[in-house]
Amino acid sequence: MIATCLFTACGYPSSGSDITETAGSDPVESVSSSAELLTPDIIDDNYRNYYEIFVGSYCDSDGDGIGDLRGIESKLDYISDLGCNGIWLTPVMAAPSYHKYDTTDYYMIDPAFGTNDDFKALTDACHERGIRLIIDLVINHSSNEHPWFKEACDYLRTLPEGGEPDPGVCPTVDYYHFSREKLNASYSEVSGSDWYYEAVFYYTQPDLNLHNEAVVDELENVAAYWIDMGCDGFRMDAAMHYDDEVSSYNIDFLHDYYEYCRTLNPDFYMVSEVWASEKTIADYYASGTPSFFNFDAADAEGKLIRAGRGKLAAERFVEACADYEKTYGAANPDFIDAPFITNHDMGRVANALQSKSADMKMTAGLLLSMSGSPFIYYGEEIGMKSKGNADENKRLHMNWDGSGYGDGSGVCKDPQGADADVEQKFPSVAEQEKDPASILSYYKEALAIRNAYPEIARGHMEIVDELTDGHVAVITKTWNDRRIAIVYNTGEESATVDISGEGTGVKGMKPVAVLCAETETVMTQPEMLEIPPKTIVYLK
Ligand SMILES: [Ca+2]
Ligand SMILES: [Ca+2]
Repeated sequence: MIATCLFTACGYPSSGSDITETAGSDPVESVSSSAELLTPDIIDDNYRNYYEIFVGSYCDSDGDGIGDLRGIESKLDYISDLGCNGIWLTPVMAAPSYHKYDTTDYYMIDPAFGTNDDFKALTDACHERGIRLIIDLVINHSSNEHPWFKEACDYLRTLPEGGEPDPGVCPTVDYYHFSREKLNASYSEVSGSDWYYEAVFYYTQPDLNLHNEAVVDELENVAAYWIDMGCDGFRMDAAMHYDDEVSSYNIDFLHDYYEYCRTLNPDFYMVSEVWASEKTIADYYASGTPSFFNFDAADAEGKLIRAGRGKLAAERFVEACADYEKTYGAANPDFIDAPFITNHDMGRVANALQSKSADMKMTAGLLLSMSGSPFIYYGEEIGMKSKGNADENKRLHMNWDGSGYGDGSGVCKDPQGADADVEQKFPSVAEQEKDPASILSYYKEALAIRNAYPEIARGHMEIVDELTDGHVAVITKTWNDRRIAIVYNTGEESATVDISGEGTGVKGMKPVAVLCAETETVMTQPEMLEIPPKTIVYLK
């Protein structure tokens, strides 16, 4: 058993509701249980448990081996049962690449993924289940096959030598950054002309000129279209590259674009990718947009994985969390942190942690105890592996039932270019669902706890200094009239935590939920917790 919630009294009758009454009788309680015993208390706001889906690798509905929107719709019950109530789809708009971060049509679902009607059906099905759906919006650049770009290049090729382009004749020539000079290494040549264009990521992804009001108007129309289709938010791709020189421009752009979206849907959500330090992200929170991905906590050397493997003490981890609240909150009091372990651009957590399941669970437990809206990358919940640095290997097919592509079970092909020999250590969803000790079961329990206690996501955090030392840390979170304490033991040894001190602020609180990476139970005596290694205890 992996232990969550509800404690069963051993050796004396108890409702399990009041440890302090038994003081003096030397009782010992073992805290354990299961996720089903927790009562969800879902608040319908923009604090969500998000699930990132790399669309082409997730679930295939029509047997062509490519994940699609109908496939995702068929997995909504799985996502909901997992405990997520938000989904981020990587780009779904028509694009030549497999990853779709290079659209040729901002208004059309890529035919490999389905139709615009499929998208509408998906948003409706999400909303029926209380799930909000956000989509990747890639506006730093389009495809070099986008009609805007092709038209502009065709026009430039018609210019006489030395002739200046006239946006009055060809407006799209101002939609990108064209230059006669190769201004820097990110400029590529317009074939058949003496012109160059800016393409920061790749030559197939020309950077749009977001300083051009006409482009901004186009992009507002794009937002209006998808909001009308039921989209609940945007994940803003590459937001720090809108203008690579002037970050204040990007911040202003995000502000204005978000406010525009909110005129169409007051609950509209936005989370932006600014792959940068905590300080830079704090600068971007001045945009007033609700969320930025927390890159400080993410990736192999980020605080989550380092704490999960014991390389960063729990004490340091909770200090970092308190710092996020302080730093980001100073820039935007309404911020919603967006922590995550990895995403589609990173090696998977299983690789960083050598597939040690206890460390992987610990890392997940830390993530799902953090404030804000955590993002789970599909496959993390079953401990999937990636391989090396090739992006395709970070986006391998979701392992639904251990079968391969083509037997009608929804399993996708891997992206073209992925290695064929990546063996998964941990079994499929179907297998892990049967195993209460699986990584998947751990995720479900951690999310069930989070859904039962909304103050975990929303509460103001304080560290209980006198109980926090090394691998043991105790914090409280307070939201409205609700308060919860979280006790971490990220170490390899059991720890005893004495909560009887008046000054701790947690005296009298009792365990309501436990997440153990390995050991089954937490033993408690009155105001004295015996916490196994790699364990999180929640107290009320
Ligand atoms: Ca398909
Ligand atoms: Ca740019």
